[in-house]
Amino acid sequence: MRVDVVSIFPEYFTPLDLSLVGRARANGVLRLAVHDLRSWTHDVHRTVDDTPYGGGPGMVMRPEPWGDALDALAPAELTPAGLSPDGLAPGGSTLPRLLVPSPAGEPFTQAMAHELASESHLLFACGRYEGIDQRVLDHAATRMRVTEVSLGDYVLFGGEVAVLVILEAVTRLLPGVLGNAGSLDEESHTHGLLEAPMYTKPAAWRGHEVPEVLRSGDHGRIARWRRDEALARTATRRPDMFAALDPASLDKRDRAA
Ligand code: 6GU
Repeated sequence: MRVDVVSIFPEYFTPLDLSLVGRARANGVLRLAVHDLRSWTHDVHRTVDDTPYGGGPGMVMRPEPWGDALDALAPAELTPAGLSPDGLAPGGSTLPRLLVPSPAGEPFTQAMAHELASESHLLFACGRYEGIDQRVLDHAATRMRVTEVSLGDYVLFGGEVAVLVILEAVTRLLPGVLGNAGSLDEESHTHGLLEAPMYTKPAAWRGHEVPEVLRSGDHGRIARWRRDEALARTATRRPDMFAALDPASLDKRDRAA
């Protein structure tokens, strides 16, 4: 997968050299480039922002550097205007997907992470201040798929940290990145339930014991215990997820629990 990130703070992305994301880059599974938006400015002050039309506090990112950045990273000849809803260009080639982190975006979820992991080219535009001039997104939408995405109901200074989060969630879904692909299937948010608690050695620590059932070797009882813990956690911590469970996915013993 190819990923381009545009930001006025490229230094935010140095952690992407580390750990499993760093290894995915070294392997070539993830071809990531970070670009400084100011390299597409032309004035001595390298201006990227200005006051908002209509008034109000803060500053808005001017459209010109963003327009030039997107032209350079998603050339118009590869992304002709008039795209089909599935994002295929008239010739059949796959268009880049533009992601714009914003507290006004659609919620980022594990389902969206899976969807993004199937793309061949992601382009992230990190806004700062009060955001990017809307015309940048409107113009980009004539030649590529544009999604404004939010991490949750709180406000960050800018999109950089959101991109770190999204890239980590997406990279671990790329083929060959996780050693044990089984761990993708069991995890929280894959089946609409939070995961049960986990324990390792020693069996007793500071007066706290590992639940007896996990040391019993009885795989049927262990699976039942984990399922009950997952259901109980989900009900108390995430009543919204619990209410959304398909009743058909609950067995008779789930309902009794
Ligand atoms: Cl994606 N961006 C910003 N600036 N703030 C946020 C966010 C994103 N998600 C939650 N808050």
